Amino acid sequence: MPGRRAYLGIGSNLGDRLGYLQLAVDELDGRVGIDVVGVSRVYETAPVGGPAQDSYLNAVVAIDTELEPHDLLRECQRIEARAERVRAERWGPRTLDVDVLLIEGCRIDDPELTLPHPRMWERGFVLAPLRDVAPDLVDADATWKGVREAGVALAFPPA
Ligand code: GSY
Repeated sequence: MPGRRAYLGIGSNLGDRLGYLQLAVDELDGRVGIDVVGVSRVYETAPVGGPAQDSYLNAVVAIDTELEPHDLLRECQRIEARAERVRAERWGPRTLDVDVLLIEGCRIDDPELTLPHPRMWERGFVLAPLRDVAPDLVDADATWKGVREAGVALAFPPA
């Protein structure tokens, strides 16, 4: 299934953070119309925005997908719901965030979805892992404060 290459940002700062990221990768790979083709290293990152909260684990997943963008968004929301995600506070702590960052060749700006993600280019917690899976998309000289490798890895689904 070639489909279109897309990049998803995943993050967690509540509960079993690494377990929730792994759940996201496993759930994505199990969905019809989505193939996981790459997973970044995991980064421990200082929270950006919102109230005082614990640090995040963040990663980026590269996929090939035949899904339409809004269908992909809905799959991401379903996966968040599987992680007992409760939308309590807008920028507050969460068990799992699955953000559609970019779908190749796709520009959208509607109330539900903006692509590319409007804030991705200013977020170290997105750019550092994105560089692992798509180095050509990220400025080679870029460095970021508050981002460090977590020394753990997500299991990558077998081909
Ligand atoms: O937008 C994703 C949720 N989020 C994060 C995150 O994933 N990582 C870091 N470091 N800060 C964040 N603030 C928010 S909101």
